[in-house]
Amino acid sequence: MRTWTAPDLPKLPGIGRPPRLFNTANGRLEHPPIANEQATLYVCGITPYDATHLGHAATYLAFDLMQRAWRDAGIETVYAQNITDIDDPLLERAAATGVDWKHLADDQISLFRSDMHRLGMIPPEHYVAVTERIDEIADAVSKLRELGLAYEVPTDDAEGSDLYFDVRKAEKITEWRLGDVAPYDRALMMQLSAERGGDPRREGKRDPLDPLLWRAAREGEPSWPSSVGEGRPGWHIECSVIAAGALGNAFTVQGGGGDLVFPHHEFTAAHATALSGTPLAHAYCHVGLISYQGHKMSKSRGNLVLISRLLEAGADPSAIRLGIMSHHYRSEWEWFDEDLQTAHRRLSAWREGLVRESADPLDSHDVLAQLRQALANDLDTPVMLATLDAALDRGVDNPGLIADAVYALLGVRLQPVSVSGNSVEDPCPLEA
Ligand code: 5CA
Ligand code: ZN
Repeated sequence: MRTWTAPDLPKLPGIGRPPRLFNTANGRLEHPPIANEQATLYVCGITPYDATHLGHAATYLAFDLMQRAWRDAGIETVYAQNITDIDDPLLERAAATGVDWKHLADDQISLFRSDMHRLGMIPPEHYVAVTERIDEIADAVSKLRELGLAYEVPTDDAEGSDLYFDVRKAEKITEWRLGDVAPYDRALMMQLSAERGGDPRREGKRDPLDPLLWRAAREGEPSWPSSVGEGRPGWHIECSVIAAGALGNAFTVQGGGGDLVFPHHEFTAAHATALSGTPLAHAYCHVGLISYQGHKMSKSRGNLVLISRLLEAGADPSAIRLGIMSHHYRSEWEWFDEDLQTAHRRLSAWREGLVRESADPLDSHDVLAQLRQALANDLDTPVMLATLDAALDRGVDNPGLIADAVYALLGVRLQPVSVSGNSVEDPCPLEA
């Protein structure tokens, strides 16, 4: 799938350190192993309806920062992201609004692309929609069946059977164990399974937690002929196949919002381990969920702050980034409408501070070192922002260096044309 134009990141003097990151799977801050100076990152992409809201943006911004940190440390990055362009919620929305599901998905993917570009996000090298990998996913389900890890659950409303993943058997014959990714007890897993796309009450399953691998074709639903019959993929297997296909196993980091820890990332890892014999990722990183009007911002509740609306109303993309980055990516926080004004005020203060004459300016290389240190400490943007508040209030001896550092490490533009030629005006239209 086509992506968007990459921001042109300036090269900074010296070198940063690879970031220490919080790994949900073991609860530790650690440096995930990086082979051959190349970090590989898979981030779960959108289900294309009601995109792009501020919660999505916060999640993708965290992984954008992670890549900026790696690159500043001299590490190449390879980034993959999926698009869940076939799934129940998308089909339900399409049916409710009388729009063809494919048109809905295409429109929303275009909007997401444009929002990501305008927010200055590093694009993925591998941007893959589920509908582009149906055969590969079906073949993976077929292999799981050969391994004895997929079983049939009869359906009332379809000719074929649905296929489910056998969690208990996987624990017996593979290296994966339930809870390898999600640090939750079984009661919480049961609750989250029901809330997040699972079907613990479905009759005929061997374990209520067993996730769907393949849904047999139903009347009126899109379906594809495949090696496991006519139907469409379940949710977790799509990411196992797309991630491993793009990056191999084991890649450096699997990421997403905190709502994906269970069941999605747990079972993505389970399927991938069963298919390849190796774990999917070295570390699992999750972004705290953002609320609005007292509740988690979600498409199902409809309490959304859309990036495209903020931009249409004149918001500076750098201010949107600052509003999000004033919180640590792992914290859960609520967005208030006035946060955008606060971020604009900070941006103006920084831009004015950069060009103001100072009697006692700070050494810009020291400021850069502090920014790098905070970024390497689990992407500590609140500390980076506080560092810049203080530095730009007092003045710096090399404004060009600070502008480049703020653009390279935080994606925030401080001056119309920086030393490396990045202009405030959108320099690169979307790729045709
Ligand atoms: N397509 C699946 C992943 S395979 C999906 O979760 N799509 S989504 O459109 O619902 O979400 C896209 C990304 O944004 C996911 O990583 C999700 O965890 C994250 N996300 C969704 N809501 C929020 C929120 N309120 N705060 C932070 N991140 C969020
Ligand atoms: Zn996913």
